[in-house]
This record gives sequence, structure tokens and C-alpha cells, in this order.
Amino acid sequence: MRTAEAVLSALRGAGAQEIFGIPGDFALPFFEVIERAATLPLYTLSHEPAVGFAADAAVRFHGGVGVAAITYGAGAFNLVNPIAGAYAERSPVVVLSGAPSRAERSRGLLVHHQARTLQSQLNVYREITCDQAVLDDPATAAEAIARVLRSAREHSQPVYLEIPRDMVGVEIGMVPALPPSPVDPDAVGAAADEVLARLAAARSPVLLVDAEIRRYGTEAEVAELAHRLGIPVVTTFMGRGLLADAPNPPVGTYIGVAGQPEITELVESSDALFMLGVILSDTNFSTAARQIDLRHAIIAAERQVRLGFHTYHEVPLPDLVAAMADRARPSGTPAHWITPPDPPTGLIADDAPIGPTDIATAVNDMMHDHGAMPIASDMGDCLFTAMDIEHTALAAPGYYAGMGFGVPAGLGVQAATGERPLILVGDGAFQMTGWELGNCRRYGWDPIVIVFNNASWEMLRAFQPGAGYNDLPDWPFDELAGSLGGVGIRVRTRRELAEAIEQAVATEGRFVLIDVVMERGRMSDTLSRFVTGFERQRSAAAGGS
Ligand code: TPW
Ligand code: MG
Repeated sequence: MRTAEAVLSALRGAGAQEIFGIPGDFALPFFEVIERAATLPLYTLSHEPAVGFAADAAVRFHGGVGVAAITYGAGAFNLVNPIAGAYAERSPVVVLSGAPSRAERSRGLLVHHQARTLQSQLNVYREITCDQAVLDDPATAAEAIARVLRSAREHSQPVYLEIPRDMVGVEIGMVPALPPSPVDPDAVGAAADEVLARLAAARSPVLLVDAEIRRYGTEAEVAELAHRLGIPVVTTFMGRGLLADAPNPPVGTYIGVAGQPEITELVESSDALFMLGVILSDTNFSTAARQIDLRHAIIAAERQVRLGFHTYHEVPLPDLVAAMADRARPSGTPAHWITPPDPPTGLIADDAPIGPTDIATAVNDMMHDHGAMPIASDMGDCLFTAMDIEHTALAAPGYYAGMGFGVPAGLGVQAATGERPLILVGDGAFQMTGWELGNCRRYGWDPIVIVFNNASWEMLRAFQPGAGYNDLPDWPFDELAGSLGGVGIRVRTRRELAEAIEQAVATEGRFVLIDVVMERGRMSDTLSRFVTGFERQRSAAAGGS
């Protein structure tokens, strides 16, 4: 096989379902093969950050790997931020970069798009991917492709493949099917036994789940295990949306003082907190009402299981879950089961101005009437407001917290699932990547986009109330929608919001942008509690009170 075809079929074998990309001269030969071979559909977008966000969101929904194909230098450096986010949030995106040919590399001239040395790009990506290969040697390329794709799957993190443009058509042989990295089943079994014993001995065990359970495709197994063990399941902030389709969905989302008090109490008073696939980040834990002592928790993540002061290494999450399921004895509903209040429904369609909770209420009403939609959310108050939306599949940068994710992620979700997504995005974040909606028409995508337009970087204002630079001018996003091929509706009252949502649902085949004008300074209760909790923790860490 030639390099390009070998890469494409190996990608498909690793579970890729599509490629997002933007070509450039160093990548043109490879893109030509992508189009001609049609192994995977190609979606071109407008700016590389969107390529990365879309590929990240797509893999969050379909599993396997996501693919972001770009040109050398100018393209690849534009992709750094979304790949850093994918690394942090454990999303296995394959970066496919074009590159100068082997002859160009040895000519001694600087090559266009070159930053410092020809390796600068590789060096940058070493920092934010878990494995890398430059396919410049026909003798080793096939093996390298196999290894790198295996790393993406096993570590559930991005990887980097660089293809010199003259290598595209070079024969490299078949990409071998590598066996998984060695795992000792006895170690897995011992870890499973110990975790089960700890849970069985506990008064109020709780299972806290996060990103990895989805990335490793174990959601159904985890749901079944929790049910068998009779342990309540809670998601982290970052893990919101997990297990949405499970027969026993999570009882709620843990956000410390920012979340529902019942959930906070349940998690923080647990004497055996089993954190499965959890990212130990400040957005997940900084708002704790009382300190969670991680030394007493059980943490299974990043191929390790930590109990108190000892650690089992090389225990992949799916193996642990399977071993626990084999050994688990069923038990009934535990005494500490809780039922927190339902999300708000029944929007009062009057002439009152719209607040964040009204949007959540209107979305809940829509999903009740017309069925659930997958959600992509940006960072900003929209994500905190999403905590009041019914527990639904959600892709959001809850930990890395990079703005600009929402709109391109929504496009990735539609490409990955074929379902019409709901996109939640602030006006500030929309200014970064909202233009990508212009690509909907050519692919037949029709997301419903709700812009939380408070003419403000509101979340920053919450941290720094006096600063004038957090005021944004009012951009007429509704007017832009038409020229991008969609439908724009500006709403100011709850009645208009309810009507706009009905119109959006009825308008299929084109994206609909609902530009929700909100008062500056009006934020969701979850965000204001989050900010207070976060600041309290920060000042405590700095030695304040
Ligand atoms: C890529 C820092 C975090 S939140 C925020 C900024 C600038 C304001 C968000 O404004 P928006 O939403 O979208 O209008 P809202 O609800 O707060 O009004 N650059 C990047 N990512 C982050 N997180 C920042 C800056 C930031
Ligand atoms: Mg805003």
C-alpha cells in the first residue's frame, strides 16, 4: 500500500468516521488521495481551530478516533489550541499534517511556513499529543502508523502524524494489526477485588464518573455495574451528559457549592468515593463545600487505580470495569439514594426579559415536546446554564475551558451522529468561531444555535466586576445568520423565545440562530455560586480566609 492509502485505511480501522480539514500546498497530495479514495468523508471548514474542535466533538460522540488534517506550519500551528484541549480532556484526535518533502528538508533553504527549525512543529506537538511519528522512512512507516493509532486509543489522547509530501505515493506495505499493550489480568483482578471490597464495606459509596468512561466506550458497562452494585452515580462538571441514555441515568452532577445541595452532600459525605475516569481538575473540584480527601477516594483513571496510598499500574479502564462486573454481587437500592429536584420546565411565555434559566426551561420544554437533541456548548454562562437542562448527551470544554468550541463542536456532532444538534454559545465565543456556521449549507447541517447575547464577557465580569473591557458592543448576530445561509431570529422576551424555539424546530434543513438578547450582569445561579466557590478556594490557597 502507498502511505496515504495506508494511513486512511488504518484510520478507519481505528474507528475514524470522517476527516475534518483545511489543505495547503504541503498537504495537497494527501488531500487529493482523501478525496479520490473516499475511504472517509472529508469536511473542510474555514479556520483550523474549528477543524480541531469539530474532530474532538465528533470522537466524543462516535468513539474510535477523530481526524484533523492540516497543512504544515501555518495550518498546524493554528490547530495547537484545540489539540491542547483534546489532550487535557482526553479526546483521541489524530493530527495529520502535511510537511516538506524529504528533498526540501535537506536543501538548506528555509521552507515557507517554517517557524524556527523543520522540527519546531513536531516539538510543539510532542507537548500536547501522547505519541508522534514523522513518516519519512518507507521501511518503518507502516509500523509507526500502527503504533501511533494504538497509542491514541489506549491513552485516549491526541496523536501526531506528519507526512512529507513526497511520501504520499510511496509504497510502505500493510499497516500491521498490533496487539494491545500488555496487561496483567491478575493485577486487574486484584484491583477489582480491592475496589469491590472497599465499596462493600462502605456506608455510603458513590460512583463519580467523568470523560474516560465515554472515551473508552464503557458507558453501558459502567451503568450496568453501578446498577448491580446499587451505588448512586454522579457525573463531574466535565462529565455532564455521560450515561444520558442509560436505563439508570446519573442522579446529578457534582459542582460543589455551585450545584444541587443534595448532590454535593452525597459526594462529599461519601466514605468510599469511587472516581471512575475522572480528571482531577479545579473545575471539577475547586468549589467543594468541604475538602474531599483524595487519599480516601478510589481513583481509576489514566490506566491506573489508586486506593489510598497505593497504586495499581497498567489497569485499563475497560478491563477494570469488566473484571468488577464479573465479580460483582447484586445488591438493592442503597439507603443513601437521593432524588434531586427535576430540571425546570413550563416556561411562562410572557413579556418579561429573558434570563439564563428561562433558556434552560425553554430547551427542556422543547426536548419534552420534540425529543432530546445532542448538545454542544461553549465555555461561558451557557455551560453553567446547561446544568439546568435535562441530562442529555453534551460535548463541552468543562475542564480546559477554551472559548470557541461550541459552534464547530456542534458541526462535528452533526457530522458524527447525523442528528440535529443544539448549540449553546455566548456572544464573546460566537465572535471567535461562529462564522463556521457558513459551512452548514454545503453539508446539509442544520443545528439550532442559541446565542446568549449579553453584550459582555460576563463570566470574566463575574470575577472582575469593575472592568470596562468586559463590555462588548451589541453585534446583530441574527442579521448575520441569513447571509451565512441560515435563519436568524432576535428575541428579547420569554414569549419571543418560546415562539422562536418552535420556529427553529419547524425549520429543518437550515441552521437557525436564536439571538437571545439578555441584560448585562444577569447570570445563572450556578455560575455565580461557581465564581464565589472558586474565589474562596483560591484565596484560601493563597493564605487568605
Ligand atoms: C480562547 C477567557 C473565559 S470566559 C470569557 C473569557 C474571555 C468570556 C466569555 O464571554 P461569552 O460568554 O462567550 O460572551 P459569557 O456568558 O461569559 O458572557 N480565550 C479563550 N478561552 C477563554 N476561556 C478565555 C479567553 C474567558
Ligand atoms: Mg457574553
